Amino acid sequence: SVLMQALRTADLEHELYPVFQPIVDARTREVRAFEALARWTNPSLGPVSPAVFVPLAERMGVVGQITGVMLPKALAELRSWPGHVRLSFNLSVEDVGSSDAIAAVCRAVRESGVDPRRIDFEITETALVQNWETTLDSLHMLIELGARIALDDFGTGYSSLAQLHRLPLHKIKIDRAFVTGIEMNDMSRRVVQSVVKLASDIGIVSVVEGVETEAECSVIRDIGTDWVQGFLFHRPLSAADAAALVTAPE
Ligand code: G
Ligand code: G
Ligand code: MN
Ligand code: NA
Repeated sequence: SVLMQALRTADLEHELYPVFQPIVDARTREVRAFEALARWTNPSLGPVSPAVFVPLAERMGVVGQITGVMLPKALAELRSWPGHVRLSFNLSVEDVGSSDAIAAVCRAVRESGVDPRRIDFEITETALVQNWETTLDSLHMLIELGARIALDDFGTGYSSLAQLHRLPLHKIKIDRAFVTGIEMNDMSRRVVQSVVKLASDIGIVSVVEGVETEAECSVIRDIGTDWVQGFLFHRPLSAADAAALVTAPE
């Protein structure tokens, strides 16, 4: 396809860059972390959504190139933020399914000179379902480095609450499917409440994604969710705007 051809020949170092969506404390709304989100602007195609090109890159077996460009750029921004602000970085199924890819990730972190303890690597349930053994090995390599692991899109895949304690997780990101209209949906509220409680019981930080309204936010906050992310608080920001948000004016 045209898109595959464009991706294959793209100058990713110049065309691909991260934007940063704040993740904030559910109570105080202080910025705790930024999630790096890939943006690709191709000279002939214009902007292409990561929802399109990440899965395509996975099928083409070139997602490692995307990670290879995105991670150093995101780490360079992390260096400019105050020490308590974390970076959340998405790894694809392909990244965690390959020990070479994870070795490259660890190398990029070491070469950047940033404190690995400031990084959360986001992985999806799909990675665990597709390749449990290798993915677990990868998670342990990242933890050995000092980084932490967040389970992304929780609730959309197959992992059950019962499996959670078997994984070396520090955070769980509850998918926005449960959040939309939660104030009018008793079932969604109960599901989120039980996940947040379980996370708290086993010492995992809970994050709710996709919060768009004050009504959703107040339900989620009252449930006891630790961190929240969504258009209500901030859209994804340019690197410069992200840095400005967490850096006090002179
Ligand atoms: O930013 P947006 O909501 O359009 O992202 C769409 C999807 O692409 C999300 O599922 C997100 O996790 C994924 N994504 C965004 N940036 C990256 C990235 O750098 N690497 C990987 N593997 N996935 C990403
Ligand atoms: O799969 P992942 O959780 O990594 O996807 C993150 C994506 O979710 C980003 O592309 C981001 O733009 C999108 N996103 C973040 N906040 C909101 C929100 O409040 N509403 C919607 N619809 N999407 C959001
Ligand atoms: Mn994510
Ligand atoms: Na998610």
